[in-house]
Amino acid sequence: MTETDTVFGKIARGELEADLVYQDDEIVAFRDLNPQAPVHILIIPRQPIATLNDVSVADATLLGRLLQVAAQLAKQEGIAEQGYRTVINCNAQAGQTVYHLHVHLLGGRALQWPPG
Ligand code: DGP
Repeated sequence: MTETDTVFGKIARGELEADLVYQDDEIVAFRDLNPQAPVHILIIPRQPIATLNDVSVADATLLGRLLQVAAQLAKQEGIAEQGYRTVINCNAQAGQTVYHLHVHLLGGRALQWPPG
């Protein structure tokens, strides 16, 4: 693994097993190993962007696609109508532990607001 490589990079390259629910040329989505809700899916770009701080205008389409895939998966998982939450944790104080940009898709139960 390089300094910028992470377990999510390995999952994106098929080097580490994950419960994949979606993939295309740019994006991979898989179930979280430590689910915080009945539906907890991580949507990642194949490209290893470390945090939301590292995106540029060139990534705008990719960022939009991450959310579009989240919405598509919410429908597929049957939580779109009840409601769900998408979260991007950025850096330590927000609780980011894996430094490969990812969108959490959480649903299937009532979610508290504000988050902890
Ligand atoms: P964050 O705290 O936002 O960086 O979220 C990282 C999430 O990744 C956390 O909910 C647990 C999950 N996770 C960590 N390692 C693995 C792994 O190897 N496989 C899967 N499927 N999920 C992982």
